[in-house]
Amino acid sequence: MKTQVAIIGAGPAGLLLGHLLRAEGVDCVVIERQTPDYVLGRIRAGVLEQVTVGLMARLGLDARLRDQGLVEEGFNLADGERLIRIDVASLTGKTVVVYGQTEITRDLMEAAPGRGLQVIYGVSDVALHDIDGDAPHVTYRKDGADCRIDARFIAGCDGFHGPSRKAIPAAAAKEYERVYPFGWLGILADVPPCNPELIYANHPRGFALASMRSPTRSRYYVDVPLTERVEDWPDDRLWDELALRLGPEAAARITRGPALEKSIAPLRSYVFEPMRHGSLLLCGDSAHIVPPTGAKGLNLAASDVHYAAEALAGYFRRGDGDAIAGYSARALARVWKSERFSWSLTRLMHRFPEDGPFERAMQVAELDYIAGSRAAQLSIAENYVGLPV
Ligand code: RFL
Ligand code: PHB
Repeated sequence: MKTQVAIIGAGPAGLLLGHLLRAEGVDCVVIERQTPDYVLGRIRAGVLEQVTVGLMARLGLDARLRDQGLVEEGFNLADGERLIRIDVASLTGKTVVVYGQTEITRDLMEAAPGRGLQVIYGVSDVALHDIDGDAPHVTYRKDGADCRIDARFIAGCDGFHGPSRKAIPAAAAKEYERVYPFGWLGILADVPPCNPELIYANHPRGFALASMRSPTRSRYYVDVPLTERVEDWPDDRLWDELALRLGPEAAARITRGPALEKSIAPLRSYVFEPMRHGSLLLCGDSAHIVPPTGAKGLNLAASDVHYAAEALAGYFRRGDGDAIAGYSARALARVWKSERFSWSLTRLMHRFPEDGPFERAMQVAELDYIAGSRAAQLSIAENYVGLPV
């Protein structure tokens, strides 16, 4: 098979890129290791920045998002008894939207056939070839047959564990990594949220987050040591822990219910440079990971894809190679700022095992500063709604 751009991975990055390229008249094919149901079963992001909402609107695929998304004008930082509200809307004039990654992925998936976007699910043994030259190709197996896609470019949208990043020679790359000493244990339940706005809590017992997917579906997290297993956390234990960490006021409004999903996600900060090598462009989690504090991961994937689609469309429409050459630097400039925000909010809101009284005093002082300073609140708010692309 021959195409202009071979896209590896049909998560949000791969599907968004595919749709944006099709809208620009660029030929592309997406290949995905999993089945559609498996992809939709992964419970991940919940908070969308303007950049992500804007791309869905530009594609005309935002009908459900506008109908069902919950517009959030602020969020809260809780420290013991105190709740610090960050009034994002009045500080920045912008809002975020609560709309699950599952739903965005479903919207993109269902619209693919009608937009001429071919997505091949259930492939295996994906390998990238000749990425140094201008005629790369991808090989894979599907239904027992060997297959090959020849393309002008390959977009690596295959997440943190995919083969794309690994195809770039180590000598041409640099990795930055911070692994955190805890994971987030998440629970999804069909119960009304305890608060209309998110609450990130730093409690002596540890971190907690109260989030949601809809007025009838809640998403909560607590941080746990990496040695813990989901089986150690029957629903009742998790609800008890959430009530303690979120504080008495929120606890009084928590509705308990059986877990629809419960899982532990490790926390990591990671950046791979450069995000382009020859004819391969990396987008989303294949090039970088942020800890989920601040809800940046999916939104960064969307901004990468915005830059990549612009560069690829420029190449195929005008033969302009400059934007391709500049893709990595442009994307990384935004990636590093989101890495900084996610890392600093993680640092502020979690109790690290190695921390002593001084580090804790620094957290208290920073939260005090934020509580009393419009400038500090504005800085958090502008990062939370998303820096400009
Ligand atoms: P994905 O979603 O991992 O998709 C990659 C796709 O590539 C496929 N793949 C392959 N396909 C073919 N061949 C191979 N060899 C392949 N290997 C892999 C995979 O099956 C998959 O379908 O990466 P993408 O598209 O870059 O999207 C990134 C986001 O998924 C991720 O950043 C977010 O989920 C992060 N995240 C959050 N981001 C936000 O913006 N807001 C949030 O509120 C938020 N909350 C979260 C999160 C991530 C979490 N976890 C579990 C890590 C909460 C959690 C708990
Ligand atoms: C979520 O709803 O899953 C969520 C919300 C905010 C975050 C991370 C995850 O920072």
